[in-house]
Amino acid sequence: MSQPARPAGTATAWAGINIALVKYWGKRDTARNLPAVSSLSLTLAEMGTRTTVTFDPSLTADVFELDGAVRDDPRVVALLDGIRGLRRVERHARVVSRNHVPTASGLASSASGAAALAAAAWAATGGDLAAARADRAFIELVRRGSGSAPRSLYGGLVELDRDSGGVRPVLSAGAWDLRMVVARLARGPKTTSSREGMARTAATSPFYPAWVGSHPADMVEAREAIEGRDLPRLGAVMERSTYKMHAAMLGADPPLRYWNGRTLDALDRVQALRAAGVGAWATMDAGPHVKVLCAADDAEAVAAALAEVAAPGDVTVASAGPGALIEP
Ligand code: 2P0
Repeated sequence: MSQPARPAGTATAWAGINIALVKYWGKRDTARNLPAVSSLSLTLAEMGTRTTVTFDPSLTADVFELDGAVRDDPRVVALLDGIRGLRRVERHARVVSRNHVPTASGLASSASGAAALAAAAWAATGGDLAAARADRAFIELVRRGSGSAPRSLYGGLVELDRDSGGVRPVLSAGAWDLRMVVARLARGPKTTSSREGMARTAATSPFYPAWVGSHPADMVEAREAIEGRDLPRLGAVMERSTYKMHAAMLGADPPLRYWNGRTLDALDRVQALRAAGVGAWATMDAGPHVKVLCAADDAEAVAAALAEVAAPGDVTVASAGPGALIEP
């Protein structure tokens, strides 16, 4: 439950981006943004969003600044409205947000953005973030902001449950020394938003029911692989999940193809690494970039292979990171 509101103030939060190993694609309730499938992700340490929220009585409207530019973003206002409702605060807010991604990655994230905004706004009202994580209404708000955002509230491996829409930590960042090597393979914004892409896939792809129907078995297998710290098994189920998701997208009408030629070149490199005995497995989201899961010891070899495909400086080695936190 929400705590009684204390005087409004200011707070700064950090949230890392998260990459899904077992993917979320499709919704069972668009109003509440409930997913059609569960998902399992890894929160990263080196890439994320830092956001300061200040509830200011002199403001007559919310002001949102992202990476130095003032923006109109209805999702930001909706999230702030939700926090104001839960915390019984009426003031408008000044929001200053910065995406911290190494120049290499260029992967701005709606997930870390929504998680950092919600955490900072909650804390700026005097709320405790640990209490927020246990508050279903708070999780609901974050999920409406971005379906994958609740996963960034926790560190390491995290599961978002289809049925409850809730989120739970599976394995802390320090418990398994994994790496995600991120290859940025294009510039500029994606062509079709995830929201639109999911709706189109669900409405038109003949493969969508198979995607949803075969998904629970992947979750079970991923959980078992994590429990046994079995990286080849986790990598295999991760690849299967991403290929099935992209197959469902490709079957949409009109088709949704997020990959480019370099995506395939990077996938070839990952296959060659495995043939050479390096444990490396690929995943892709709603874009052409390739992210490769591997053990810490193999990260250098993986990064070198991806550097043959990506532009100089466009490969980043990321490690598992903490969940959203409030900075002093
Ligand atoms: C994921 N993606 O599990 C999947 C895989 C992209 C591909 O969640 O509409 O910003 O806000 O719920 O979470 C990206 O979409 O979409 C996403 P909404 P979201 O990471």
